[in-house]
Parts: sequence; C-alpha cells; structure tokens
Amino acid sequence: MISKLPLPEYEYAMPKPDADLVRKSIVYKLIFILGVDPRDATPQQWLNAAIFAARDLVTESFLKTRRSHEDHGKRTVYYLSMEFLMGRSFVNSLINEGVYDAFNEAFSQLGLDFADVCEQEDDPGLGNGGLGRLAACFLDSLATLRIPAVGYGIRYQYGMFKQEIVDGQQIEKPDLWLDNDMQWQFARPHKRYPVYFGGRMHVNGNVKHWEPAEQITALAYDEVIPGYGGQIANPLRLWTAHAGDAFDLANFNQGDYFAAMREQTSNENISRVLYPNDSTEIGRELRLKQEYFLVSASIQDILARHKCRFPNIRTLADTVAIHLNDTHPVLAIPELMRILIDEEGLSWEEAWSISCRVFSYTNHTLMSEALETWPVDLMGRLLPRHLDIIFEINEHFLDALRAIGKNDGDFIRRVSIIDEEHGRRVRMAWLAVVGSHKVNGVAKIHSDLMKTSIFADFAHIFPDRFTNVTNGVTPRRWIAVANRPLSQFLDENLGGQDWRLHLDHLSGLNKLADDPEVQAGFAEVKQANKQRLADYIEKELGISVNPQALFDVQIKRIHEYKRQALNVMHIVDRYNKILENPDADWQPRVFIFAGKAASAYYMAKKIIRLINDVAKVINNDQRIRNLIKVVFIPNYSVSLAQMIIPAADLSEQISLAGTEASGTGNMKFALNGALTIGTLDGANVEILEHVGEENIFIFGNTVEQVEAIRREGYDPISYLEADSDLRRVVKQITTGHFSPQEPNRYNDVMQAYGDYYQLMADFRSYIEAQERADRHYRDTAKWRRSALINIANMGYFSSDRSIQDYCRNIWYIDPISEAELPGDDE
Ligand code: 26V
Repeated sequence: MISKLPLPEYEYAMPKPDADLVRKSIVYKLIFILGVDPRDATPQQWLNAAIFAARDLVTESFLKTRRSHEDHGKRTVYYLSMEFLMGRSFVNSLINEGVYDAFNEAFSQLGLDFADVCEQEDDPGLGNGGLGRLAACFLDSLATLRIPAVGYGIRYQYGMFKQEIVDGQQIEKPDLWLDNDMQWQFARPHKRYPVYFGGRMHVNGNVKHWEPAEQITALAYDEVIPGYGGQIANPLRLWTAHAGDAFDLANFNQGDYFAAMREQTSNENISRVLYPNDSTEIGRELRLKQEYFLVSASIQDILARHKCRFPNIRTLADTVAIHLNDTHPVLAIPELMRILIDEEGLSWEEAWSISCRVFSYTNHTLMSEALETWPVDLMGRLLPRHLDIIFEINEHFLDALRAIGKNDGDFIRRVSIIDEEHGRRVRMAWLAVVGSHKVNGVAKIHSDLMKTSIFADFAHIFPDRFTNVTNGVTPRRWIAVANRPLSQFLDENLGGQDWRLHLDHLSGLNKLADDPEVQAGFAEVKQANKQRLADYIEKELGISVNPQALFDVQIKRIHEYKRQALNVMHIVDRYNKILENPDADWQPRVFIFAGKAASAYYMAKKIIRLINDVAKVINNDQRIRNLIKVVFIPNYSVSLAQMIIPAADLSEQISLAGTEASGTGNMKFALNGALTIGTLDGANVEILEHVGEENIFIFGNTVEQVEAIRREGYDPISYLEADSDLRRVVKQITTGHFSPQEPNRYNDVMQAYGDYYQLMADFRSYIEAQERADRHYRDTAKWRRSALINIANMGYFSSDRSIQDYCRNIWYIDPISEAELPGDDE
C-alpha cells in the first residue's frame, strides 16, 4: 500500500495506522530491526519494536516540516536551553499522531498488556525541574502551533540522578538513560562543529585574532518533536562532545601525542552530566565549558543554516530569533558577536544591531544565589576572546549611559556587567539584559517584581524591554497522555476533542459544574486515578492508603523556599490534634510528597529525612487509625508526575510569597481537577483570578507583608510565643519526637538562618486554610463543583497561549500556514 507522499519523487510504503497494519509493522520491526523472535520477545523488546513503528509516523511529519521550512524560508525561533525535561515519548507521540487506539488495539491483538509495555520506556531526565519541563511543554506547543522552531540542548550522558530512599534518606544513583539505545534520536554524524577553548588573543591593529589551545567536536543528535494533529514535527537538536577528534592543540603540535590523548578524555566530560541547581553556587569550570559548548555549536549551526538559505549574513535578524532560557546560554551573545566581527568582517555597530534584534531572554528566578556570575579570571582563561567582547559590550553600554548624564559612580557600579566587588565577576543576567531586545518574567507578579528588585536599574534604563509571559503547560501531555479517563470525560461533556488544541474550550464546563450527573462522572474519573496511585504506593512502598481519603500532594524539587517543612508542620499539628481529640469528625488524609534534593543541599536532604521520619511515626501510630498517612514516593520524574497529579485532590503550592517565579505544577494540578492551597506567589495569583476565591485556598502573607516583616526585623520567636500549637510542633520536631534515636537530628531544620522563609509567620494562616479545605471537602457536591470550575478556567494556562504571546510580542513569528505545508497530494 502506498501512502500519501511527502517526498513525491520517491515512492515508499507507510503502514496506515489501523490496528492490523500497526501490529504487522511492530512485528516486522521486532524481527528485522531488532532481530528478535516474537515468541521470545520481552515487553522491553516489544516496546522497542513499537517505538520504531511509531517513529516512522513522526518522521514523515518531520521531513514534511523541513521541506516546508526550506521552501518558504520562514522566520524561525531557536530555543537555547541547558535543560529539556521531555518525559517519555512513546504514548505522547501516539496521541499527537492520532494513532493511540490503533497501537492499543494492536497490542491487545498480540495478547500483550499495553500499559505494561509503555511502562518499559525510559524517562530521560535531562533537566532539574520547572525550567527544563517548561522547555519541553514549549516544544510541544511550538510544533502544535506550526511555529518554525528548533530546540538546542546538550545530550547529557547522565541526566538527573536516580533517587533512592534508604533509611529515610536520599541516595543518589547514576541515571544511565542512554543504556537502552535512544531510539527516538537520529544521529547526525555529518553535523559536527569544532568548539574551541583556551589559548590567547593576538591583536594586530584593529584586528583581533583568537588562537585557541583546545578543540572539541560537537556532534548532533536530532529528536523528533511531533505536534498534535500530526502535521508538523520540529527538531530538538542535542549536542554531544565527541572525543574522536578532540586534542590539545599545543601538545599535539609539540608532538606529545599521549598528553594530547589525556586531554581527549577530559574533554569528553563536557556532555557527561547535567548540573544540579544546587542551593550553593557552582562556579565550576566544567559547567562554564558546557554552557559555551551548547552555545558555540548552536550558533554555528544557526549561521550555517542561514547561509544555506540566504546569501547575506546582514539579514540574519530578519529570519532568526534566538531565545535564551535563563542566563545559562547567554554566552551566545558574545559568540555571535565574535563570529560576525572576526569571521564575517562586520563592524561592531552592525554586529551589535543584529545581535540585539536576534536575542531575547527569560528570567526564571529572583533568588540571588541562583543568578549566575563567573570569575573574570576563569572566563579569560577559557574564553579570552569572549571576555574581551564582554568588556567591550560593557564599555559601549556604560559610555552610552554616561553620554546621557547617568554618570553617578554608584549607579555605574551597580549596572556594570562586571562586578568589581566580589573578586571581579561577569554578571550573566546583566549581559543578557543588555544584549536582548526583550526580557520576560514567567508570571505577572514575577515580572513586576523583576522590575522593582534585581532589574530595577535596568527597568529605568530600558523601560520597554521588560515584559511578562505567564508560563503554561501542554494539555496534550498533562491531560491527554497523563489522564485518559479525564480526557474521555471532557470529550463527552464538551461534545468533542478540540479542547486539546483550544484549551479555553474547557470553559464549557462552567455551566455543567452544578449538574449532579456531571459531578458524579468527574468523581468517578478522580476515584479511578486515586485507586491507580494507591495501588502503586502499595506495590512500591508497601504502604496501604485509603483511596477514599483526601489526597493532599506536594511534588516538586525539595527546596527551603518551597516550604515542604511547613507542610510537615501542618501534618504534625493535625497529628497532635487527633490524639487530643480522637472522636472529632476528622477528614482522613493521605499526604503525598515527592521530589529530589540537590545532592550537596544539606538542608533539603534533611527535609526529606524529616518527612520520612514523621511518616514512620504517624503511619505506625495505631491511635491515628489511618486518619493520616504520609507517603514519600521516591525518584520523582515526569512519568511519576503523570501518575500522581491526576490522583490529587489538593495541590500544595505554599512557597513564601515572592520566591516562586511561577510554578507550573500548580497549573497541571488545577487542570486535573485538584484544588490549590497556596500563597499569593507566582502563577497562583493568576490561578486565583481565573478560578475565583471560593475555589482555591489562599493563605499567608503577601509579598508586601513579607517585605515589611523583613524590613522591620523578622522575629520568628514572637510567633512561637503567641501560638501554643506552633510551639508544640516546633518543639516536637526539634527535640526528637520523630527521631528518638537521635533527638538533635532536626534541631537546625525549623529555624535555620533565622527562619529565612518565614514558616512561623505563615503557620497559623496555613492551618486555617487547611481547615477550610477539610470543610469544603466534606461537602462533596461543593468540592466537585470547585474541581470542575478549576478545570473549566484553566484555558489560559495552556503553553499554546504562552507560545502565542512569545510569537506576537517577542519573536515576531507567524505559524506555517496550511498552504505552506507540502500537501498530502503533492
Ligand atoms: C540554576 C542553576 C545554577 C547552577 C547550575 C544549574 C542550574 C540549573 C537551574 C538553575 C535555575 C533554575 C531556575 C528555575 O528552575 N526556575 C523555575 O522556572 C520555572 C519555569 O519558569 C518556574 O515555574 C519556577 O517557579 C522557577 O523556580
């Protein structure tokens, strides 16, 4: 059978996606690609065969898209990110290509359990958390919205570590995701670029020449990112450091072959491992090398592509937008400047004008310890020409300020890209702001705070440069893939499937939210998901939880600012009160935690241990009669999130106001019908605006209050003195009630650094919000109504909307139109 041809001059056969053909295609792949006898095949091998069959489908869209790009020369966005937290690809691809049912049916014809086969897939963890997952949601939306786009990242050999919990404590194990042959990626052995390091600069009059000392090769692997609907697929190009032709040029030239080979091994390390977003500054040479490696390979690739399509490098800014996902890839700015000036012969002014129009930058955190700065010495040693360019950018910038009379020394010191006060460092965020035409925060409140805190000076200098794009999440992965029962419920109640592409169509649920039948339908969906999670917990952890209880969930990176410890304090308080008043009408709750702590983050690891110690005591206290269960699910990942979020009743978003830039988990929970208990922080503020205050539990101090308390001198002890419940909780935790073998274990956990994240100040208000949640839950109809209203009003939080905002206000990019796609009948 010959299918529609995207490549008309070559005939080829593509299995039509009906179950029969899919099955045959899978068996074919099993036999002829994997060389496995179907009779002996393991579920893993069946999965591998099915992935090859599925990849054929996405590859067709991929090649079509490439053709269309080549034929139309459209403006393209290049999304540079050190992290892409993609999650598993198999089911997502089937759903986006519209062939899920065919594959499902094919497996049932083969007598295999489809869910079991899907579970065999690795979950590549090439990201830390929110920033990496956002990049993945954005790629899905870019492809779905037919935006010409390429993602660029690093193909780390080891992604985020595997977390095991041993005796209540986190143990890190290497994540060998590449072991199972990454079948989704196409190796591109001919796409290779040299990346240089070290050496020195030669200055000859006006001409500067960089003579590097080391060379390493960046090799491309392309992952296919299918858009929903199967028409478009964009590439995610991941670079790997190739040792083959890497050597120390100096040693090699001196004939010291063995010394040159030693270097080779160390150069291979560049794409070895993902760095954790530690609480402590990293300042490591290898990380800087990684950042430059990504940037250099990607910029070379972008320029090569431009030159293929257009004769003149001076038109670059007309067809290229490069987005910097946080400051991590900001060396792209001096790298582009270097190539335009040193290699293309442009003047500084021409190069700078192009560069500023090309680049845009997203800030993802206000936390000062996460703002990257690099020692001038280190930068000069690794990248002397880039440092030189950064100095020159700074000079031009400061000169321009002085020229308009802004020459106050203190001001100049504050805005200088070079921090002269902490041992001379390059401030990467300053470089990003100076070198981009737009800078955005990721939620309204965060974008506003950006302009009054870290970037206050720059907001005066460049008032039009700062803007907001509230984050979003893809409804394909976070409903269609993660929550099939809810998808079916939505299809039935909204009379169609188009919410997957137009998430605002969920608003149709608003008028159904009081309908008892609709409520019952939703309750059935939620119950099924809770049961599935309860089964997982029982199987993996041997803890039996009551699926009728309220599922109260906090899953995210473990960090002091996210205040998992405040959640624990509520649990302990509830424990105390149940013991005091056992006959009251207590709402049974299951408290579910998951998340990784950066391996060097002492306090975060301690919080994990505390959760597990508290769990042990409370879960085993017969007097509690299962009214509380505490569960820490190990090894949090995208695939775990896909199972846990659909099962949640209550979503914990309890960061100290002003610390969580946006959060995206908050959106995924609300989209799946959980109610939020949260502070007025990040995107919670906008979620409140959309769902209405009667459908969310808001508590705690506002940003203004937090700041006022800090200004006036925060005194955590005064809260302890005023609140005997709080006093009791803190005393129990810090004096060993939950760690009797080691009473001092948690004596630093509650008030570390003078309670910097103000747990004590928000405790009482949090407890009251939890009581409101209990009362609300008891009124079943009221809770279900609220859950439905949450879902109904999440349309705004689709990453499709975020991407449309970026395209309109920052990248100036239009989608590929239907007419520009190679037609099926071409
Ligand atoms: C910093 C560093 C510095 C050391 C090297 C590795 C590394 C990796 C990541 C980071 C910064 C992480 C910032 C981040 O993840 N921000 C989160 O971004 C989400 C998407 O915008 C947002 O929803 C979260 O609120 C925000 O915390």
